[in-house]
Amino acid sequence: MAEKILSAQDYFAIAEENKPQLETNVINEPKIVQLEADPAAFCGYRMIASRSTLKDLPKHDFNKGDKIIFDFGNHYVGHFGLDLVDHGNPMDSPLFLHFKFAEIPAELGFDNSKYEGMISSSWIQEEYLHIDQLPCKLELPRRYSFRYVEVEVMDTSSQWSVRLSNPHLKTQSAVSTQKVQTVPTDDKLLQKLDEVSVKTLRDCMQDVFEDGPKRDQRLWLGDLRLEALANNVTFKDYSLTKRCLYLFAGSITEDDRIPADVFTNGRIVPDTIFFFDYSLFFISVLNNYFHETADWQALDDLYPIAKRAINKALTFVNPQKILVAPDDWRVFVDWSQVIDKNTAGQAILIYALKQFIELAKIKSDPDLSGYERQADELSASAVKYLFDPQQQLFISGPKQEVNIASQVWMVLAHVLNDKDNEALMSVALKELFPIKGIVTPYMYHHIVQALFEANHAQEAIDLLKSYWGKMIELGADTFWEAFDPNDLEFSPYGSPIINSYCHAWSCTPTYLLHKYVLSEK
Ligand code: RAM
Repeated sequence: MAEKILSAQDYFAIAEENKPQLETNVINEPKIVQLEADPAAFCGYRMIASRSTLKDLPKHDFNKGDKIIFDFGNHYVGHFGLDLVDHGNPMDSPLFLHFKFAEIPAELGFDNSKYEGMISSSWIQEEYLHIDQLPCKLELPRRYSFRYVEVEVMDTSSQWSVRLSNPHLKTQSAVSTQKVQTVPTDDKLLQKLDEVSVKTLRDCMQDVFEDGPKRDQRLWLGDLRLEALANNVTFKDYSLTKRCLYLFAGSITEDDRIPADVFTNGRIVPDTIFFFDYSLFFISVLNNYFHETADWQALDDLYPIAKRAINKALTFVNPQKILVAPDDWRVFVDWSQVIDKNTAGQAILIYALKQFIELAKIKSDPDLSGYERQADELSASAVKYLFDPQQQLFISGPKQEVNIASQVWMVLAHVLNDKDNEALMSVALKELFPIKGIVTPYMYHHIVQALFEANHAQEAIDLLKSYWGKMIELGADTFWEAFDPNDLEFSPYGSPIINSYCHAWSCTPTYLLHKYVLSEK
């Protein structure tokens, strides 16, 4: 029987049916802290305790230029509010306030007017507000992602002061932390990595799996893939994964490319950014979702989209069975600008094709054998043209560059047998560690996973601890979008202030621990 073809609107309608009801919670009684410049601290600033207390706050008069910083003790996503009252002579002018919200202390130390990064300064979390009447119970309308809030009084008048009380925050997330089983380990650092991963994931789980609640606040396919894996071992909110799959399904272009991301703030708007690997990861997310849920209806609805995506990708394979991704559909892999990504791209194509084949078998697709043949050919060519027997490593691009991403993705695609994968990562450990040129937890996730898959569990745990552990050492409450241990202030956008410090694709230690460490016990 012919399967029903769904339109974009049909896919979006099913996505809407799976829209989460957000859970909220009120956090009161932040601490009052002070910002201190400290060259040894992450990005040059840290917080120190203040002598002022919340108890004394309602009696304190604030005038032009006065500032106060509240510390909510952990990272949250939500709405900030506080009570304001005038004091002194009659209020003969409006109150003018400036708020700054920060995930890390340095965001409060930075002069926002000096920002010269590549992406919009409007992502910097701040607000200017005039208030005409006091007293007032202020609830700020915009959602922010933060631990610290600075309130600065831009002006009252010489006649009166403002007094503040009841600073609070109404958090929001699609899920509640109480539902999560923590990883059973006595290792304190692993416990902490798990806890911070879960917090990171939770704060990114909003109306969709957002990439970062501070910035971009949207659904990216590469991020979704890792969030969905971490969700499987924590919140198990499968309807959110389903919603996101349908959003991407409805966003596929007429020429069969799935956009790298979708805006869902109000209207559903597919972005015009395309990454070759992200489009393929639709297959990966679907495969994973189906294995978790056995949701046949979703598989029936989404398989045709997966098939269009793989067929499109395979049109960029040359007669030698090597992927040549077009310039306008590049392979992302990492924000690194220094590594060649051609070989990693070939491996990701094989990786996704193998996952598609699993789905094709389940669907009894008559075209199955053709896909199996192509997977064999792509793998054989990878070994023939891209593996350098002399170095015992994969090479990439016109300069035959050796980099970690190529080895890792070839391991994850299981192009070699298990014994050869182990040998490959042994050489990689010798030649390519400590890692250079990789700048995101997204790619570090794949490195750790490849070590586990290639029977190097101890080295995998060491890397997990040193990389994510370093973020914790530097004060992370949630894990970050970008982190290069060799260049602590690295930003893909030219300013660490615009980086996101609660970023979905960094939330995978919990997944890696559940899958590779604890299941072995
Ligand atoms: C950034 C975001 C997002 C990522 C893309 C490639 O804009 O950090 O998480 O998927 O880059």
